[in-house]
Amino acid sequence: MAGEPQDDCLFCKIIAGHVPATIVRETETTVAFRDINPQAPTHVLVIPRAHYPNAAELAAAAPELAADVLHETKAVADEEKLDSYRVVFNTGPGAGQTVFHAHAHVLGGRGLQWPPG
Ligand code: IU
Repeated sequence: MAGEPQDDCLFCKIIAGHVPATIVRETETTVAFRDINPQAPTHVLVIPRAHYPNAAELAAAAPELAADVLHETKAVADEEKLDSYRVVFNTGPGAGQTVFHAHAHVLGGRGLQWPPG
């Protein structure tokens, strides 16, 4: 069923506490934790507790939950005192998605180039 935890999903395991992560924020519907391979001084991932394989499926099936994720990216940026930052949803393998549980990258703390490549 859409949104149900998946046994083979790394981020579902982090939510369940079965895989360690440095959690920075939690809400009823989301979890935010530091990326294990940071690409900037601040690199936090915000994920919905419910499992959707990517941002497109999250937005289509659960738009209020997608809004919760976006809301939490701002909360992370505030906590990390980021004036400028980037929110990225890699969506699909061709865009660099490697973990198929929807997540927002919050990147900041250094200058960021555009286009991102
Ligand atoms: P992507 O957009 O699917 O490529 O992002 C997945 C991210 O998950 C990537 O930046 C990894 O460094 C990160 N990550 C993590 O934080 N903890 C882990 O145990 C694993 C991946 I595996």
